Amino acid sequence: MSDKKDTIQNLGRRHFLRNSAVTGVAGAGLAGGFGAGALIGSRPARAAATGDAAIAPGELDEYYGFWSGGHSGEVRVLGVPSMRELMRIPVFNTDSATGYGISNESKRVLGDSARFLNGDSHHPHISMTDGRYDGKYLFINDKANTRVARIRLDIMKTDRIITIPNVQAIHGLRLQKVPHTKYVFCNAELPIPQINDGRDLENPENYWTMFNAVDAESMEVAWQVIVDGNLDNTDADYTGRFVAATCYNSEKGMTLADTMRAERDWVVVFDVEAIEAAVAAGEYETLGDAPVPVLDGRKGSRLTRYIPVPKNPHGLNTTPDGKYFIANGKLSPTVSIIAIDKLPELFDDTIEPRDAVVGEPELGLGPLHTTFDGRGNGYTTLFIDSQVAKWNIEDAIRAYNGEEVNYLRQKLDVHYQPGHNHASLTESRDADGKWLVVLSKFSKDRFLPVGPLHPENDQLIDISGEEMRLVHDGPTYAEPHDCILVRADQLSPSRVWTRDDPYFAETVAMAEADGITLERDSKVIRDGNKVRVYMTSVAPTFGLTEFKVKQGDEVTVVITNLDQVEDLTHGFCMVNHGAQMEIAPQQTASVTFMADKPGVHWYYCNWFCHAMHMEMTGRMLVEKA
Ligand code: CUK
Ligand code: CUA
Ligand code: CA
Repeated sequence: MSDKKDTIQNLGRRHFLRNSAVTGVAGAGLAGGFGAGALIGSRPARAAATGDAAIAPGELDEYYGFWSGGHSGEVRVLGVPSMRELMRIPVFNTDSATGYGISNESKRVLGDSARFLNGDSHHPHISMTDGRYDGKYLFINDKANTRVARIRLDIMKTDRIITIPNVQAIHGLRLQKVPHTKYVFCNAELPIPQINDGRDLENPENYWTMFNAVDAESMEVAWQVIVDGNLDNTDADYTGRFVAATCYNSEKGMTLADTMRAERDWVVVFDVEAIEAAVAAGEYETLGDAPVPVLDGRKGSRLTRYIPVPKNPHGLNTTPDGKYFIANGKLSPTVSIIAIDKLPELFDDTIEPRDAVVGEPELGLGPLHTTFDGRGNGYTTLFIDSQVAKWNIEDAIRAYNGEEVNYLRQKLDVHYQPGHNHASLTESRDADGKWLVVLSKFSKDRFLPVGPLHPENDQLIDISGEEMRLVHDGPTYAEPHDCILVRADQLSPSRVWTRDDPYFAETVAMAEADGITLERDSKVIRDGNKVRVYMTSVAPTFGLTEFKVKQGDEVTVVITNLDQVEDLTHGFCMVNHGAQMEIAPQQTASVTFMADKPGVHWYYCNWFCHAMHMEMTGRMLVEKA
């Protein structure tokens, strides 16, 4: 393909995409907003140099990246800057390899929601102490089934999932930064009747949604605050007092057109200290069966303030110096800069809500999310323009005050239609301005075609210098909404399980009640028509190579992997029974299934563990009832 043809085709495609993005997302209102000038330079930038991002075989990355898996429901762990995928952590999905959603231990994590096979994870965030990642937990939302999950970063497994009551569709999620992550703040996006039991179906004026705080340790909902409008994204400050959230549906419209009627929507700011005091004073109600304190944060409440911003804002990001909340315009080409040090006055009613806005720079079409380099610059994704705009925050504030100053530093083409972007350590005090990941929703021609469903394109950009420089394209499967980068030395994952790990403590307790020593015994315990089959595994053998049950028995197989060697994981698969699981070194795992078919049923190890791995098998003999 000639260069010229390449250019023309790309221009054509870009032009189409821009139009479809505008009509699809924004309606006709923005269609006149771009001209030929914006198309110049739209040819995909080829990586100028890839040296910086290259990690040689055998070498380790400087950062861990945790990617949300969107409607795949999982979390993926990448090394950055290599962008190599290191691991997948099933969260709101099921996973054949590890038996997540199949094994008893994972079903306990999923709780009541184990009946759901789908999820939609957007916002992964790492727990903090004094505004720095402490490497303990990662929390993530599930928009699809209104859940919040916690992943233990030592074992990189999901260890708790809760369903948030009284609301629908948990979307924006961020953590309290200081003094530490006591709360997981999460927004319910879609208003519903209160109580949602069939009343008020046709009365949207009685629909409400809530801002939620989950206790990070107990994983119980601490309190909920009813708001006007709806809630999209959120972030917390560095004082511990304020959290802000965007609302794109102040209209409480039930259709797309209705949600775009008002010229302005708002950012709602929550006063966490006031909310805690109100909870302590008993100034709340509970709704339905949920024992959660529900407070009224609608307009006029002293718990909240509503700051008008241009229509349908999306991302909400706190600058790492703790000075500003940035609300991203989406339907407006601007972002709104809210000064956090003005918020106490706003809550004292000594200033007007709009007085808290100290800048509103125009950046381009479709600003969705902003991230920071710790050197005073913001990097904002422009969905419709397919660009990232680098801009200087203090210069933008000067311009807002009437000074003639150019706050825009650079615009870089990305490929294509970026949603979130994320700079290294940007959500903490340690923002280091080295790498920027841009999560592009469309990849178009960037990879070999794989059918009508295209991968997305996660692009890695070097931001360590004056100019942003694209260094890597990485295809990903649906749909990383967001990611977080943490320095490798800020985590310390385990290399093997410890025998007293709480992840399988209930299984250990069951074995103890059966008089079993898991590290030694391979034994069958019958309890009515429930049969518990305990066995050890040492490469390449199971502790039992056969066991006998009766047709109609409920069989629980409990395996303890006695291997100490790092990386020597076994699996267990009972053929034709849908039972499969991972058993990593020193782990105990269990799975329960019905022995409903008489006959011989083989089980085998499905994790390649030894030269004789194929021979690591056994037989379940099922006697006819
Ligand atoms: S949202 Cu997807 S691009 Cu769920 Cu954070 Cu903005
Ligand atoms: Cu044990 Cu393969
Ligand atoms: Ca709106």
